[in-house]
Amino acid sequence: MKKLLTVFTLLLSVTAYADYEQPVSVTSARASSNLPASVERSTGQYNNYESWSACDGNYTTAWVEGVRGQGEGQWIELYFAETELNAIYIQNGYWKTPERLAQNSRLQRILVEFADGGAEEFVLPDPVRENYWEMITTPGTRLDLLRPHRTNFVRIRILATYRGSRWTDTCVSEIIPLGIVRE
Ligand SMILES: [Ca+2]
Repeated sequence: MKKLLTVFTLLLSVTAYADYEQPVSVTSARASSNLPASVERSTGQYNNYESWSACDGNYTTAWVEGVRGQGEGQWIELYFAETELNAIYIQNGYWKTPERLAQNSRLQRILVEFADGGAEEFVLPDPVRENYWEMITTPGTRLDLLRPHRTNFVRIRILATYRGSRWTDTCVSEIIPLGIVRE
Protein backbone atom coordinates (compact mmCIF):
# COMPACT_ATOMS: atom_id res chain seq x y z
CA MET A 1 0.00 0.00 0.00
CA LYS A 2 2.79 2.38 0.92
CA LYS A 3 4.49 1.64 -2.38
CA LEU A 4 1.30 2.32 -4.31
CA LEU A 5 0.88 5.62 -2.47
CA THR A 6 4.43 6.60 -3.39
CA VAL A 7 3.78 5.85 -7.06
CA PHE A 8 0.54 7.83 -6.92
CA THR A 9 2.28 10.78 -5.26
CA LEU A 10 5.02 10.63 -7.87
CA LEU A 11 2.48 10.61 -10.71
CA LEU A 12 0.65 13.54 -9.16
CA SER A 13 3.85 15.55 -8.81
CA VAL A 14 4.84 14.82 -12.44
CA THR A 15 1.43 16.03 -13.63
CA ALA A 16 1.69 19.14 -11.48
CA TYR A 17 5.20 19.78 -12.77
CA ALA A 18 4.01 19.64 -16.41
CA ASP A 19 1.46 22.37 -15.67
CA TYR A 20 3.97 24.57 -13.92
CA GLU A 21 5.26 27.76 -15.54
CA GLN A 22 8.81 27.31 -16.79
CA PRO A 23 11.39 29.09 -18.92
CA VAL A 24 10.67 28.09 -22.53
CA SER A 25 13.57 26.97 -24.75
CA VAL A 26 13.99 29.32 -27.69
CA THR A 27 14.76 27.40 -30.90
CA SER A 28 15.46 30.30 -33.28
CA ALA A 29 15.47 34.08 -33.46
CA ARG A 30 15.53 36.82 -36.06
CA ALA A 31 15.51 40.60 -36.04
CA SER A 32 14.64 43.49 -38.36
CA SER A 33 18.27 44.66 -38.15
CA ASN A 34 21.44 44.24 -36.12
CA LEU A 35 24.68 46.09 -35.65
CA PRO A 36 27.55 44.41 -37.57
CA ALA A 37 29.92 42.34 -35.41
CA SER A 38 32.92 44.21 -34.03
CA VAL A 39 36.32 43.49 -32.52
CA GLU A 40 37.31 45.36 -29.35
CA ARG A 41 40.57 47.21 -29.91
CA SER A 42 41.84 46.84 -26.34
CA THR A 43 41.14 43.11 -25.89
CA GLY A 44 40.73 41.75 -29.42
CA GLN A 45 37.42 40.29 -28.25
CA TYR A 46 34.84 39.53 -30.97
CA ASN A 47 31.34 40.86 -30.31
CA ASN A 48 28.35 39.51 -32.22
CA TYR A 49 25.13 41.60 -32.04
CA GLU A 50 22.79 39.24 -33.94
CA SER A 51 19.34 38.25 -32.63
CA TRP A 52 20.59 34.96 -31.15
CA SER A 53 22.76 36.96 -28.71
CA ALA A 54 19.51 37.73 -26.82
CA CYS A 55 18.78 33.98 -26.37
CA ASP A 56 22.22 32.50 -25.65
CA GLY A 57 21.89 32.47 -21.85
CA ASN A 58 24.79 34.92 -21.55
CA TYR A 59 24.23 38.42 -20.14
CA THR A 60 27.52 39.70 -21.62
CA THR A 61 26.20 39.34 -25.19
CA ALA A 62 23.31 41.36 -26.62
CA TRP A 63 21.10 41.87 -29.66
CA VAL A 64 21.76 45.39 -30.86
CA GLU A 65 19.53 47.02 -33.50
CA GLY A 66 21.42 48.36 -36.48
CA VAL A 67 19.58 51.39 -37.88
CA ARG A 68 20.39 55.10 -37.54
CA GLY A 69 19.02 56.72 -34.39
CA GLN A 70 17.62 54.93 -31.34
CA GLY A 71 16.01 52.03 -33.22
CA GLU A 72 12.30 52.84 -32.74
CA GLY A 73 10.25 50.47 -34.93
CA GLN A 74 12.95 47.77 -34.96
CA TRP A 75 11.96 44.32 -33.67
CA ILE A 76 13.27 40.94 -32.57
CA GLU A 77 11.35 37.64 -32.85
CA LEU A 78 11.90 34.52 -30.73
CA TYR A 79 10.49 31.13 -31.77
CA PHE A 80 9.70 28.19 -29.47
CA ALA A 81 7.31 25.24 -29.04
CA GLU A 82 3.55 25.97 -28.85
CA THR A 83 3.18 27.52 -25.39
CA GLU A 84 0.66 29.14 -23.09
CA LEU A 85 2.79 32.18 -22.44
CA ASN A 86 2.42 33.98 -19.06
CA ALA A 87 5.37 36.29 -18.81
CA ILE A 88 8.70 37.37 -20.29
CA TYR A 89 11.96 38.12 -18.53
CA ILE A 90 14.07 40.82 -20.21
CA GLN A 91 17.64 41.72 -19.35
CA ASN A 92 17.16 45.20 -20.77
CA GLY A 93 20.30 46.86 -22.14
CA TYR A 94 23.88 45.74 -22.69
CA TRP A 95 24.76 44.04 -19.39
CA LYS A 96 28.40 43.29 -20.21
CA THR A 97 29.63 45.88 -17.67
CA PRO A 98 27.93 48.74 -15.71
CA GLU A 99 29.66 51.18 -18.11
CA ARG A 100 28.32 49.47 -21.25
CA LEU A 101 24.82 49.41 -19.73
CA ALA A 102 24.89 53.21 -19.23
CA GLN A 103 26.66 54.03 -22.51
CA ASN A 104 24.16 52.18 -24.74
CA SER A 105 20.42 52.75 -25.13
CA ARG A 106 17.82 50.62 -23.33
CA LEU A 107 14.20 49.70 -24.02
CA GLN A 108 11.67 52.08 -22.51
CA ARG A 109 8.38 51.20 -24.24
CA ILE A 110 7.78 48.03 -26.26
CA LEU A 111 4.97 46.29 -28.14
CA VAL A 112 4.92 42.51 -27.66
CA GLU A 113 3.02 40.55 -30.33
CA PHE A 114 1.91 36.88 -30.28
CA ALA A 115 0.79 34.19 -32.74
CA ASP A 116 -2.81 34.34 -31.40
CA GLY A 117 -3.10 37.87 -32.85
CA GLY A 118 -2.79 39.51 -29.44
CA ALA A 119 -0.45 42.38 -28.61
CA GLU A 120 0.47 44.01 -25.30
CA GLU A 121 2.39 47.21 -24.61
CA PHE A 122 4.84 47.57 -21.72
CA VAL A 123 6.85 50.39 -20.14
CA LEU A 124 10.10 49.11 -18.62
CA PRO A 125 12.05 50.69 -15.77
CA ASP A 126 15.46 52.08 -16.73
CA PRO A 127 17.96 49.38 -15.63
CA VAL A 128 20.67 52.04 -15.16
CA ARG A 129 18.74 53.23 -12.09
CA GLU A 130 18.89 49.71 -10.57
CA ASN A 131 21.83 48.20 -8.68
CA TYR A 132 23.88 46.49 -11.40
CA TRP A 133 25.50 43.95 -9.06
CA GLU A 134 22.14 42.92 -7.62
CA MET A 135 20.40 42.84 -11.01
CA ILE A 136 23.14 40.76 -12.64
CA THR A 137 22.11 37.80 -10.47
CA THR A 138 18.47 37.95 -11.66
CA PRO A 139 16.98 36.96 -15.03
CA GLY A 140 16.00 40.64 -15.49
CA THR A 141 12.75 42.58 -15.50
CA ARG A 142 9.67 40.35 -15.38
CA LEU A 143 6.82 41.44 -17.65
CA ASP A 144 3.56 39.72 -16.64
CA LEU A 145 1.14 39.41 -19.55
CA LEU A 146 -2.43 40.64 -18.97
CA ARG A 147 -3.62 37.17 -20.05
CA PRO A 148 -1.88 33.98 -21.18
CA HIS A 149 -1.26 33.92 -24.95
CA ARG A 150 -1.22 30.67 -26.93
CA THR A 151 1.77 31.23 -29.20
CA ASN A 152 4.95 29.82 -30.69
CA PHE A 153 6.69 33.20 -30.91
CA VAL A 154 7.03 36.67 -29.45
CA ARG A 155 7.87 39.76 -31.47
CA ILE A 156 9.24 42.61 -29.39
CA ARG A 157 9.04 45.96 -31.17
CA ILE A 158 10.90 49.02 -29.87
CA LEU A 159 8.54 52.00 -29.40
CA ALA A 160 10.69 54.28 -27.20
CA THR A 161 14.11 54.10 -25.54
CA TYR A 162 16.25 55.40 -22.67
CA ARG A 163 19.21 57.06 -24.39
CA GLY A 164 22.72 55.80 -23.92
CA SER A 165 25.29 58.29 -22.63
CA ARG A 166 27.66 57.51 -25.50
CA TRP A 167 25.99 55.49 -28.26
CA THR A 168 22.56 55.50 -29.93
CA ASP A 169 22.37 51.68 -30.19
CA THR A 170 19.51 50.00 -28.31
CA CYS A 171 20.54 46.66 -26.75
CA VAL A 172 18.88 43.63 -25.14
CA SER A 173 21.11 41.11 -23.35
CA GLU A 174 18.57 38.32 -22.75
CA ILE A 175 14.91 37.51 -23.34
CA ILE A 176 13.37 34.48 -21.58
CA PRO A 177 9.76 33.47 -22.35
CA LEU A 178 7.89 31.89 -19.42
CA GLY A 179 4.91 29.61 -19.76
CA ILE A 180 3.50 26.10 -20.09
CA VAL A 181 4.50 24.20 -23.24
CA ARG A 182 1.34 22.77 -24.89
CA GLU A 183 2.74 20.61 -27.69
CA1 LIG B 1 22.97 37.32 -24.39
